[in-house]
Amino acid sequence: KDVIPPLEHPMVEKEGYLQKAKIADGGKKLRKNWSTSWIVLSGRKIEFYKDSKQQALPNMKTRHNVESVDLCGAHIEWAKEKSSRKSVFQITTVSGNEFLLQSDIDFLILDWFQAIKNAIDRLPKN
Ligand code: I3P
Repeated sequence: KDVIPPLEHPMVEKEGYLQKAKIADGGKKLRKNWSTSWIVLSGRKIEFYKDSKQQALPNMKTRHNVESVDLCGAHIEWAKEKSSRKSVFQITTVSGNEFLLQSDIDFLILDWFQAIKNAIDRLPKN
């Protein structure tokens, strides 16, 4: 039998901690501010949480701390020149939001890059 996930809980493909810096919002440059983020990849979006416990909270009051990123039409690329840190890649959304993601653990950041790239490639471009 097929297992159909409830609409509000789409199938999670990957989750874990990475370093995150949002560097543009709607095309407007932001001051770079790295912080640890709990990252959840599912279907057509990525969600950034403060930590893993926050993800489980159904309370709508906690929702303002969650940033949801639409991967439809998004771009992903390694961004060596955007940081002094090692292994940094950038996600750019259609809406002009730019995020840098980073980890010092090579296999971990490679896995994330591939998982997000696969998700983007599966989606329609608009
Ligand atoms: C930034 C901070 C960032 C650094 C950034 C600095 O300074 O040190 O960690 O990015 O470099 O400007 P501040 O906290 O004063 O804003 P990286 O760690 O990614 O190198 P940048 O300006 O070259 O991006």
